[in-house]
Amino acid sequence: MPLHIVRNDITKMKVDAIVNAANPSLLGGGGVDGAIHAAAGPKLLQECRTLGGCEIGDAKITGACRLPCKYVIHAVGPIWQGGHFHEKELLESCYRTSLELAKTQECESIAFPLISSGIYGYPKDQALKVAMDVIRDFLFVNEMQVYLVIFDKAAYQISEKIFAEIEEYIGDNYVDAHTDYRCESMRMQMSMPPLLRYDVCESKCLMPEEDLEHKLMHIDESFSEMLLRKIDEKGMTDAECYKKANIDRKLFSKIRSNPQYKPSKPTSIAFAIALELSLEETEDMLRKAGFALSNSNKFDIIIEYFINRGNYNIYEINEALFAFDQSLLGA
Ligand code: AR6
Repeated sequence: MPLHIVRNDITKMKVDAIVNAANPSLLGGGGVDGAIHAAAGPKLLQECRTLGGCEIGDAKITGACRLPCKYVIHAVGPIWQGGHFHEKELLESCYRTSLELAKTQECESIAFPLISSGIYGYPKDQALKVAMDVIRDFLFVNEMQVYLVIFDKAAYQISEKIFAEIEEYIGDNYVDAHTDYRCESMRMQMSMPPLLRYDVCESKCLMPEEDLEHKLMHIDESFSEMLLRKIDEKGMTDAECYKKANIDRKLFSKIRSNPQYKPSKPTSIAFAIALELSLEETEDMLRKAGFALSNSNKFDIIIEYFINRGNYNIYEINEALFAFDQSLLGA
């Protein structure tokens, strides 16, 4: 998955480059800057002294000393002053410059903290949106594993309005797991591929042998076949589809070359989102991979919420899934 949102301490990330939220002196400070210098050891400061500082919105690169990565990219974010002093453009520039620097050093992976969202006071939901937008644009034309590292739950906020709306939607749609046995068993059957359903039916539902033989001769198209058909129907290229699905090229190639490939549920849904399928088509595609959407599951309800609103932005969906502690879409 090209963009991962993870909860971690950035100094522990085993990636090619980590990004530091620095200040123009590049001589260390508090927050993530302090943590990076403490973990890297005094040689990092020595190297930083040779750089001659850094403009706001810009970034400079050093080695990583004792850290488990190869490089530290020191980016200087803007101080939040109400949003009227080009803070957004400057923050965008931090991410863009850092990504370009990493690309120049042929980094295959990079981890960012939410720059400016701590001591510099940039509102966290807006800082997150800036990060996601710039990273998404970069990944449309470049291959890199990008991690957005969220230090702790409190440091992470999607827009309060969206959070409240999704919470309400979950409240309205969430059904208790203790449903009536018969209904549950019916629901389970409906969520299974048709050929498996008869296993759990009562004996009178069993198909005659010749019927089974006939069915086996006329198996439906597989997940992979449906995916490729839909890509063609939508007039997309393969790359447009897997990038929009936040899936990496290697996994897509596996699915493409194996008609019987069984993807995970988040991967299946990621493709449905990239293809902007309706809820019905999404269910159809999921069934082909052996899955279903159900109202007993927060993950499924959040997916349903976004599809029903015609919002197919996988990054926004992942922000919401992350906020509700659910698995993210993509590989
Ligand atoms: N790993 C990942 N994220 C972290 C970590 C960590 N170890 N520690 C903090 N964060 P901040 P800024 C998160 O304040 O707002 C320094 O003094 C934190 O929760 O580190 O850009 C510099 O020298 C927040 O979401 O950076 C500058 O003077 C995010 O990292 C000034 O602070 C950024 O918070 C820069 O302020």
